Amino acid sequence: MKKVAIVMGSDSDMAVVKPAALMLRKLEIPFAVRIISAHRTPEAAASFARGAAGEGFGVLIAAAGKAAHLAGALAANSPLPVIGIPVKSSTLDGLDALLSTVQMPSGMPVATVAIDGAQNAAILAAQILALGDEALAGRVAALRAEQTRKVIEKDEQLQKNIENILEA
Ligand code: RP5
Repeated sequence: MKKVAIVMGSDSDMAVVKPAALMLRKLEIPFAVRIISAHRTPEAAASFARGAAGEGFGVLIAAAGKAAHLAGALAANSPLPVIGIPVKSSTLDGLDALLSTVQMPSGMPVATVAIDGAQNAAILAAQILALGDEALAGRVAALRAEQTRKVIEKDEQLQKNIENILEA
């Protein structure tokens, strides 16, 4: 199976990135987690992206905050689909990273998830890989069924407890 790379611009992004790694593990997708900065280690970012397809990666996830150019820098150097996670790490609450990640020029796409939306980045990566992997498609479908069931259960609980909640 193709691997997913989770690349973050700084070790300070780890708490945001962790749910993506946990979701990939839950879906039994092999992954690597790396710290590579578009600004502080630009050569390493380019070289990692150039080699990623050859090393068995199928999707690249890039998490970065502030003037977040990591996703774009990887996309510029790899034909693989790149998913950007804008990280809330500054005084601008992640809006800076969101705009830096999402506003890619035509011809160089980055699929951008919500600010700190690591779990969705992993699920989107899984959906991309699942196009060519029926077993993985089954696991993604099971994940959806699980979350559907959880919402229905919560609604059932709410219907039972609504009067108590309103009286509390
Ligand atoms: C970005 O700048 C990183 O992705 C991180 O979100 C932010 C701050 O990095 P540190 O100064 O904490 O290393 O490049």
